[in-house]
Amino acid sequence: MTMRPQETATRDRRPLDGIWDFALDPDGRGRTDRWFAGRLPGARDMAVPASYNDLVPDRAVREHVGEAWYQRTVRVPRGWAGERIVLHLESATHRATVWVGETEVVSHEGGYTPFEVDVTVHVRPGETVRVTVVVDNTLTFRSIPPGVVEDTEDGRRQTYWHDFVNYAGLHRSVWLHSTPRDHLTDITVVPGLDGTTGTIDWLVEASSQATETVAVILRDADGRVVAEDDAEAGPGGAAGTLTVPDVHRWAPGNGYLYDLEVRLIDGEEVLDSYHQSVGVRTVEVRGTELLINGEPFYFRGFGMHEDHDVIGKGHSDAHLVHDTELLHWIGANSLRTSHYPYSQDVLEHADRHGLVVIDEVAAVGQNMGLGGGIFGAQGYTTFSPETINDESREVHARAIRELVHRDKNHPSVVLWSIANEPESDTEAAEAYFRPLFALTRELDATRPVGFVNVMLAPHGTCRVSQFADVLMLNRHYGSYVHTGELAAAERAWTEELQAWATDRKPIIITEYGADTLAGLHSDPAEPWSEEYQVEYLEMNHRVLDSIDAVIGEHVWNFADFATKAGVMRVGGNKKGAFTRDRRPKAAAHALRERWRAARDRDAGPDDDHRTDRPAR
Ligand code: BDP
Repeated sequence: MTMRPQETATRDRRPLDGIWDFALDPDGRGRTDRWFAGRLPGARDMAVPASYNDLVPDRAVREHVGEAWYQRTVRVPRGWAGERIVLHLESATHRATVWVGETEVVSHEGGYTPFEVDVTVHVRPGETVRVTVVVDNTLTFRSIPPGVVEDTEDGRRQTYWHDFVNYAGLHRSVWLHSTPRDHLTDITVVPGLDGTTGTIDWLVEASSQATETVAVILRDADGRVVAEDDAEAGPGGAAGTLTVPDVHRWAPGNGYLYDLEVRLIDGEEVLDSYHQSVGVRTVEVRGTELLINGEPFYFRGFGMHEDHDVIGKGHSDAHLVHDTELLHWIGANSLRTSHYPYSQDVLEHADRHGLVVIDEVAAVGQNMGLGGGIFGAQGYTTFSPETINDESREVHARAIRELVHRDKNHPSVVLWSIANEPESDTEAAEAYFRPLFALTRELDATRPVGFVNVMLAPHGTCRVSQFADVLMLNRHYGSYVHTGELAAAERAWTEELQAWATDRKPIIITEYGADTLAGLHSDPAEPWSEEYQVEYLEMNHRVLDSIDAVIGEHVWNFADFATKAGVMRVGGNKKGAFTRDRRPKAAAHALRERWRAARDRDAGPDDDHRTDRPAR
């Protein structure tokens, strides 16, 4: 488990982003030929962070299946002598092994969560060292998401059942960082409210508990100390509760954050210090409502993707700022990290801007019933000893553990989504998911848990939704079914939703969308035209507005995104309200009208989101 690298009074960090050496390894020779022992053979330039796939106009790179090597040297800062030195990778998709010099130091499974390794004994402050990372994009029945690799006449072929390109590489920053030898290892904050008083339960763990004390200092956004506490560090860590009278709440549209400075102290000496942002807010499901700070919240926004021209799934601050501005422009208050954990920069940004997040694990495509030309070949049983089995569930459980660990302190995160559209109407699915729901609740008792239900498992057939606190439904009435027949779609959709409402749980429509080619117009509105997308959304909104238990609408998708080629995909999935380069379609303007009107209705007296700037 990791803490995100920071520069503090006791810590330092050096980003390893930039141009690395890069080589594909189509024959899988690199490990036996010890590519880590010297310069990579045939190395070419590769940018970090980025997916490697679209940076080279070559099918061999775009469609590579297997390992790909990254390498660079780094000079370890001279001033780090005596410190603990750590190599931290924010994401390596989908798994990686790392060497420092010729020493293998760490491997990690899962493409969207960070990992790190103490490399103190392998480096010397002031000197350079070679860092080599091999990433592997292979998807199997033991990975999250799943896939199958077949050897064909034309080489290795990767099949997978999710609707986005299997982008790979070092998608987020890589850091070399220093911490003191005696250091903080984990911080958990749990906010609460008692009228106008805020409480923050804090739990801090450290590398050793010898004679140490943990002190915490809470400052408001203006830097004023508003609460302090300390406790002896015992075997289970140090813990306490801070109380903040007249607390400034974190709320949707009002991303107010306190700064919690955590100090590990020995006598008079501050051994380590770390800064944790804290938003004071509560989340609770009551009846058919999801309450934030005791107030019913209605989700307006999108299922998104980390997906851009050229960089693929690479993180870019410029795109993050732009996408947030567009969310604000359109009047959205929330998003789902479909279909994998996004960069921590996205979560931190959402915290600061009062955006509400449904945080999703990369369990997408666990459904062999979906396919039929959309997502590729079928011919497998979803849950079976040979396909998705107990071992896969362990991988899934680890992915949930790493996600909850990474994101537990973000006030923006109000709901965990532990899978997208898995098979959910079989006994095997019920058995698979039961322990995963239990695990998620055990890891975090403060947030509701759900999964995203697929159209193939309508009300009355789904055996997994019984475990969910909130129902999340993806429905494409009027697009995949009743295509072009909005009246029939409206009837069928209303009928299904009325049935779900009898479960007396809150319902979020996590996907509804119609493929639309920007610039294609027709009257009367035909599928694929901008007019049809608008009418499709209007129809959906009539249905959603008619059901009280519906507490949210997330249009699929924020923007057009890259998918593998297929008869249903014209240069990718075109269900975006914006094009892939973020130009608004007619639907974006229609959504803006609906959502901004709602935002103005909802706005409280001190909500920043009345202004034309994103709230912060
Ligand atoms: C749903 C998936 C999503 C797809 C979408 C679609 O959750 O990833 O992109 O449908 O087909 O099945 O547009």
